[in-house]
Amino acid sequence: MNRDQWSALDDQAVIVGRALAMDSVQKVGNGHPGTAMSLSPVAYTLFQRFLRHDPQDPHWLGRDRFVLSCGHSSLTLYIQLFLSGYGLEMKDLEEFRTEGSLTPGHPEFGHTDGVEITTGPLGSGIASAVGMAMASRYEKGLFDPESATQLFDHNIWVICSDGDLQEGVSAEASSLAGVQALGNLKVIYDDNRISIEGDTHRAFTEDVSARYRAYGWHVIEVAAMADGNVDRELLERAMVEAETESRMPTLIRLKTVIAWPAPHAQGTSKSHGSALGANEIAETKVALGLDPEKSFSISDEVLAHARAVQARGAELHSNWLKEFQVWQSVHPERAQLLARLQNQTLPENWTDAIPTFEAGKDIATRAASGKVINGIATVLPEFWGGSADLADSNNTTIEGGRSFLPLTAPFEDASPYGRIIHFGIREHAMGAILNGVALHGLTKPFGGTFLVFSDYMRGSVRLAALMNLPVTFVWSHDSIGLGEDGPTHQPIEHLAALRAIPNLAVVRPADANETAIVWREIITRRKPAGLALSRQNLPTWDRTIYSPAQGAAHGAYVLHDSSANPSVILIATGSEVAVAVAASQLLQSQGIAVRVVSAPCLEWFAETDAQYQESVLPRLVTARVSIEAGVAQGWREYVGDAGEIVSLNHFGASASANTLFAKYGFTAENVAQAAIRSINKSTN
Ligand SMILES: Cc1ncc(C[n+]2csc(CCOP(=O)(O)OP(=O)(O)O)c2C)c(N)n1
Repeated sequence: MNRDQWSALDDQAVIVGRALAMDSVQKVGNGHPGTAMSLSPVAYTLFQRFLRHDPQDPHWLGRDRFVLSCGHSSLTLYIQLFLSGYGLEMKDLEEFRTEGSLTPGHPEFGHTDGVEITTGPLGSGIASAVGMAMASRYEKGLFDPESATQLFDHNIWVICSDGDLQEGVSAEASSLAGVQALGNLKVIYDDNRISIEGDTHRAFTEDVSARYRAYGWHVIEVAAMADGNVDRELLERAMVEAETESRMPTLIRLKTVIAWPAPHAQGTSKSHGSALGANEIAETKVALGLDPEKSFSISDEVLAHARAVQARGAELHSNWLKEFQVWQSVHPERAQLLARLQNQTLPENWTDAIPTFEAGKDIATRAASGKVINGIATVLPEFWGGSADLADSNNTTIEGGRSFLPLTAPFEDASPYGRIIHFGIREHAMGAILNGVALHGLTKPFGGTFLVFSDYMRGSVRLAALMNLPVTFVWSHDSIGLGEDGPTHQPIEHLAALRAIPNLAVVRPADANETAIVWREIITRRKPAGLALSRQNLPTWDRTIYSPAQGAAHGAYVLHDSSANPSVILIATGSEVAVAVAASQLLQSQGIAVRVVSAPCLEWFAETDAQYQESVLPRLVTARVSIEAGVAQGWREYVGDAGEIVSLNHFGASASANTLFAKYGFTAENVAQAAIRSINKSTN
């Protein structure tokens, strides 16, 4: 890439960047000035000279992605978005961290143009960047597998901090990035040796360079200048080297001094997370050659110079577009696919590929899910994923999809554009990578593990929900029904804990046909969802006797009514629906009118209208029993004061599923007794 000579105006823009970082925090009285000050030359160099971006079209398909992994240093990003002309103006910096502003405390995806990802939980950004880099390669496989153009080649640039590299999730993801030889991933590590408690060496002494080399990364070390300033020229050389490195990810380990050049605050942990104070800011401005009386100040000349990056972006974009138009005419089918993915639509009749399951044949919902995944995969090339080393258990493998790996050797079934991701035993990174894939924009990823290990990935699941990403978590072995592996593997509190995450659909189908319907819904709804699937076989209901599985799309539906006016309602999810059905038969034999409600997704049910909800759970029927092999938390809302909750409020044990279901009361008899108790309570 051609780069203009670095000029005095560039120096001025960097200086202004440092001042704006101080001013923004000082005005609101809180925030993180130090890192944004010292990283001003780094971020400016990146946005002006390396990043392929078009500030006037933040969604340009051919753009590089930028991930600020140390989200607390949000000003590092906001100041560049201001200087590059993404729509942020000085007033937005003046409103930093205030309600409704475009500059919230941490960058929020979907809120501010130019913010590619929500960051703040340290480690998650760099881990998701690995997902973006993987998605980039997969998308290239969809649109230009012969590498005839460079249309789908772009870089993922990351700035990360000490905290990012202390977090386990970054280690998990970076290790996988090495295996995947992600040459399009370029990380600048701000090695300032300061975190909140001071010198990071109180807790972090390893040789980070050696560690990243061991992961298979190209590592470049850049020392600071004698006065503590960033050695910008050395950095630029390192960035050029990173740009040309295509065989492996690059880590530029950049020595910096936090809050440089503040005379007293530089190098201190206080400057990490507190306003510097008026005096220190004034002294720093004098040291920078600025007027200490002025705040939020930039000359028209400097701003115009910085915003000339728009012309650079427009040129990059228009050159790309010319090549793109040629590609479109040469590859109309691929272009059609791309347009469909950009428009977020699905092919006509795509649901024909979703299997239906024969009544009477028992099958575990995880196995049914595996068949559905394979059906969907035949019609949606954007659908890909894998497992954290539990593919056979989670049934996540797309048959014939080939392993996603950079080289085929030594694995004959591998391809750089394969559809099967081997995450290794790295659940947290798997979640973050799935988020990165989804953020990259075009494809639809899924990832599997045991439900109990959703805890290991919870931070990523929460971020998926927060960013509203169309990621699907495939969690099998969803209860004590997994049996002999015992309490370490038996989820108890997990369904409730996951339901507590806003905007996450927790989906627990009762049989194979519900599994098919809920997968269809998940794909159609394009929102974060987690499937809880049984290890054990479950009956496939005869839908001529029981209501159509289509009801699962509403989140809860009447599976069976013994009479139009039930005396009691049994509400169950997943494998416990079979227990509810058995209990209903017992109650019916005693002349009691029973309704069985299957409730695979309480979040979807909550979205239905009041009339539908009333039709499933009529207010007048107050005798109700919920049956779910997990903690009671959450169920009182559905069963009411007269209701009974058949639940599991302690850990499980190592024994067969049948033994455990019987021992812990998930039996027709126990549920029927609970129903009678509830009927008695409701009529008293
Ligand atoms: C997962 C996580 N844990 C804790 C925090 C709280 N926190 C925010 S910044 C920070 C210190 C970060 O230090 P460093 O990464 O070195 O950033 P710098 O001081 O260079 O800005 C901590 C602990 C967080 N944001 N995320």
